[in-house]
Amino acid sequence: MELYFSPLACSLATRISLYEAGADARFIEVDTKSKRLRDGSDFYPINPLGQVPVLRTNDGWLLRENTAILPYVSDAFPAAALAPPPGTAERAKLQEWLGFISTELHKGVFVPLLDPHAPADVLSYTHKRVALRLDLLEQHLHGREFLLERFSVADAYLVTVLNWARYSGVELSQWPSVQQYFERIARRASVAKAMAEEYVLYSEEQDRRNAAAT
Ligand SMILES: N[C@@H](CCC(=O)N[C@@H](CS)C(=O)NCC(=O)O)C(=O)O
Repeated sequence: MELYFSPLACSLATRISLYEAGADARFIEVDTKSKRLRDGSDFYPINPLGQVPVLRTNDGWLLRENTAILPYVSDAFPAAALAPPPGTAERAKLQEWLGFISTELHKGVFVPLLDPHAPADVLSYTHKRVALRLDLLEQHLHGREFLLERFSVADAYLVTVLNWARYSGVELSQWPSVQQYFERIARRASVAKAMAEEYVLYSEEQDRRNAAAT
């Protein structure tokens, strides 16, 4: 498989999941500002929206959207048990969490808060939406290790999104169970490895962008 990714973006969730699965994967870096790959080629033919993640499967077709890619990866590597079996109530709960993370947290809260061009009233409106969503997570995660009964692709997505809190003025310490969950999952081997690698790539990307701007 090949994963088109951008450092520390939501595509990190798929990298974590591929590491959990022990998958033989290739990672192709995309600059989501210039919409170019590191070799200079155009990313738009891969995704007309210019967004990561995109997964190229071993059969050669392309899959977009976190909520499709993450279950696909878990089903491709059943031995890793990264999702409950299809057709079960637990699997439906996994989809529920993926939908919540994708729409209520990723797009609903963090995208506007991380947008340097977001108008002030959008930021204050969005900050007001944070509490309801993190309160829900706080209640669910209190006394729990994972979103479901064991680590799943939903945890890979949630730790990826919560990692943006520090850059977006969201103080996770107001939700102690969420903060403890984030710190605990971030120490998990696959997550720590993926994050450490992508922090290096992120810093290199920032250096390249700064050099290009001067
Ligand atoms: N609906 C897509 C959204 C993916 C997305 O928002 N990707 C961001 C990185 S976290 C991106 O590529 N942003 C660049 C852009 O929108 O131009 C999904 O859930 O996979």
